[in-house]
Amino acid sequence: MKEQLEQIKNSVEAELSAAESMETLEAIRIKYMGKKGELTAVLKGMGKLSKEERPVIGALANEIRQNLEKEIEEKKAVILAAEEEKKLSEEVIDITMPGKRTKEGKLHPLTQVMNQLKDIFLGMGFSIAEGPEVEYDYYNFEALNIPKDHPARDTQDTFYIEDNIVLRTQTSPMQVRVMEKQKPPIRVIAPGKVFRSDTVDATHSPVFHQIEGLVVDKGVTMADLKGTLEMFVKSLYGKSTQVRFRPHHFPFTEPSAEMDISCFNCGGKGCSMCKGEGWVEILGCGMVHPKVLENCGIDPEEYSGFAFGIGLERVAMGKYDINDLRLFFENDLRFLKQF
Ligand code: 2NL
Repeated sequence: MKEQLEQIKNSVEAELSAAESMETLEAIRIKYMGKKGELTAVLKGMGKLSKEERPVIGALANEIRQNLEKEIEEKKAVILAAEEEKKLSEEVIDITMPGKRTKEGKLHPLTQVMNQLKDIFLGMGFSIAEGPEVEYDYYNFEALNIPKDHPARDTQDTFYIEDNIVLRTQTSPMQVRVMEKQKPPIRVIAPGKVFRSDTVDATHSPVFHQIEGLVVDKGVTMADLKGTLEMFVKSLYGKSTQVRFRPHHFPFTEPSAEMDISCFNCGGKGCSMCKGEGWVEILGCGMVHPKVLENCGIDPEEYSGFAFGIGLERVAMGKYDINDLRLFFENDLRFLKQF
C-alpha cells in the first residue's frame, strides 16, 4: 500500500507540472481526490489494514493528500496569473486611435407630431386614454350609433378578425370605454393607430394615426367645441390662424361639422397647398349624439358633450410639406433623417 501511495504521489506531481489550464487542474483533482479518485480509494481501503500498519499508512496518506492540495492551490495561482497576463497582453488599447461616433437616432416625424398634439391637449386639461387596437364590433360601431347596414361596416372598409371583432377603424371605441367607466366631467383624448382596408396610394394607407377628443359635462355647447378647437389650431399653427366650420354628417355626432383652417402656407391667399382655396380641412367634429351618451350610461338630459377626430398623417403632411403618405411607412433613412 505504501508503494501504491508513492506511485500516486509521483504520477500526480508529473501531471501537475504538465498542467497548463484550470480545466486540467480540476481534472487531476477529481482523478485522485474526487469521490471515485485513486487516493480516495486507498484511504477507503484502510479498514483492511492491520492495527500496526494503519497509523503509519494513514499518516502517509494524509501527508500526501495535504501536499497535493497545497500543490494544486499553488499551481492554480500560477495558471490564473498566466491567464490574466495573456488577457492583458491581448487587450492592449491604442489610446491614439480615433473614437467611433455613436449614431444618435431620433423620433419618427409622426411621433413628433403626435407628441406635439398631445402636449397641446394636456395643456388644456385633457388626459390621455389608450386602449386596444383589436376591438369589439360593439365599441367600434354599435355604441357609436353606426347602424348595421352602414357602409363603414363593409369588409371593404373594415378588417374583421371575427364576426364581432375588428381592427378599430377610429380611436372612438376607447372614448366609449372611458364614458362607460367614468362619470362626467370627462375631458380625454384618444391617440393611436387605426386601420382601414384601403389600397395604398399617396393619400391612403391601411394603417394610420388619429387623435380623437371628447368633452362631456353639464351645459357643454357648440361654443365650447369652437373655442377649444380654435385654441388648439392657434397653438399648432400660430395665433393668426382662422377657422371655419362647414356642416357635415357623422352618425355619432349631431350636429356635425368639418373644420377648416386658413392655409398655413399662404395665409389664405390661395396656393398649391390649399389648391387655391385659402382653406385646408383639418378635422371632423360635432356634439356627441344623445344616443351615444345613452349607450354609455350617461343621461343626455343631464349632460352634453362634443367630440372631434384629427388625422395625424394629414397634419404632418401639411406641416412638413410632404405629398406622399407612403414616405412615413417606408423607413427610408434619407427621408427620416430630415426631421
Ligand atoms: C374625422 C371625424 C370624428 C368623433 C370623431 C366621437 C367619439 C365619440 C362620440 C362622438 Cl366617443 N364622436 N368622435 C366625432 C366627430 C368626428 O372624427 O374626420 N376624423 C378624422
